[in-house]
Amino acid sequence: MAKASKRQRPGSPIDADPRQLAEMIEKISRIGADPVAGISRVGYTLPEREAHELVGGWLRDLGLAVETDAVGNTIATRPGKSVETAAIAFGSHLDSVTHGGRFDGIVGVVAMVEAFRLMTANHIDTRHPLRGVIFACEEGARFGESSIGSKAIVGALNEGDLSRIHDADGHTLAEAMLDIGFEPSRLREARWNRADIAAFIEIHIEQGSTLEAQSRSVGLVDVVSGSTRFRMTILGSAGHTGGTPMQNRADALAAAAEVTLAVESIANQPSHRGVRATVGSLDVYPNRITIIPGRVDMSIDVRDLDPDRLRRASTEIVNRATAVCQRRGVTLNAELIADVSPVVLPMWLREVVSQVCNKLGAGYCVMPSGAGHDAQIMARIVPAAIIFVPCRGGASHVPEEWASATDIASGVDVLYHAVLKLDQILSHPPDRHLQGVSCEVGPLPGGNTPADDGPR
Ligand code: HGY
Ligand code: MN
Ligand code: MN
Repeated sequence: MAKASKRQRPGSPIDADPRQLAEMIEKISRIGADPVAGISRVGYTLPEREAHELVGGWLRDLGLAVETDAVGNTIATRPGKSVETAAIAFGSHLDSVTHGGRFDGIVGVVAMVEAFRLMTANHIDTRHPLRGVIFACEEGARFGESSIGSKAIVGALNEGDLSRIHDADGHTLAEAMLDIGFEPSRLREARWNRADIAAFIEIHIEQGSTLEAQSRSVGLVDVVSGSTRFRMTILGSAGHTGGTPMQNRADALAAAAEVTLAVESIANQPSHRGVRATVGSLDVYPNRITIIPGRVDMSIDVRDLDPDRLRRASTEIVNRATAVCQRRGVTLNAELIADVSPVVLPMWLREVVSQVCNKLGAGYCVMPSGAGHDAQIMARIVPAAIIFVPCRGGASHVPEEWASATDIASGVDVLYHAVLKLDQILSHPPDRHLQGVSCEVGPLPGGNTPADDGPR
């Protein structure tokens, strides 16, 4: 890997290098490139491991101790020079959705590598140990349940979950882990001790278009959306499309179509303003032109920044689906496959990062995250922050996903200086209240919840 180029003005610290970042993203993008379209580097598949090994090698080249934990998270450690034992951590994920983009997760990982490179280039020795993290299987695209690696770290998964959680083919998470050499029975070894970690920061593309619309280079996240996900199977009666009169049918696909439109109309109700609900996958069986569909498997993803609205909308969707299926004489099996609460990230940590933005002259805005992130899970055991960088048109989870290396480099500079600032202030522990870990969303002072105060 080429050395980071020195900044023009002599004497100032070296800044993140857009060329280095673009080069790393290019190399990672070759792994899991899908001949049909985009990137398919799905969790617990060999391409994900290959990407972890590639980046693990870059981190070793920077002199860090790199290990793979029991569930496939890659963890790189840079020792601190004082008795401060609690590490400052930063990173993201390398897995993608199917036919996804080249930046979701990857931006946070190359930012982590570049930040370590800047530490070396600027001869920085921090008081705290630093911990670079590449989380395994963040995307819920395969199993429905997302953030597997970070959930293992915070202790939010047990062995039973690994055998319960399965993909659309019925392959369990435990089987998928075994397929690529991870032992589900060692799950607990991946858990971190709260005392060992002082703060966690994740850089990520916004996966929305607020920054672009406001011409801001940085977003600082205050609330991360929750998500509730269902797998639904509708069982009707397959039959001959010519011989079966309309009044004698139990058409599973017609029922699924009505449920799909109900999902959309519930999310569009004013009482559910802020809810985003999607039927993302739908499999029809036997799926032949002359056979009435006897079975449909479908997945529903419900998101909101407000926990009560998320709960109400999810409940209404299941109730409506049940009523549609009863009226149509088909059977509904609805399985809750994932349920993550919205999370308010700690203001004091966001303030630290915003002071760095001001110092660097990086225009930022405080904003919610419609997408879920590993930082939302890490926030259960450690103060966490998310730094957004713009992505073109807000496009994500599509091959067209794109972020400029210059914007990513600006984000890295913020991350780098925020880590150095935390290293200082956390060494002189501020009042205990500043160490507050985030909380799951509840009413904010004044009774309203974050989403009610409208777009920022
Ligand atoms: O789906 C999400 O919210 C994220 O991209 N994992
Ligand atoms: Mn992501
Ligand atoms: Mn994603």
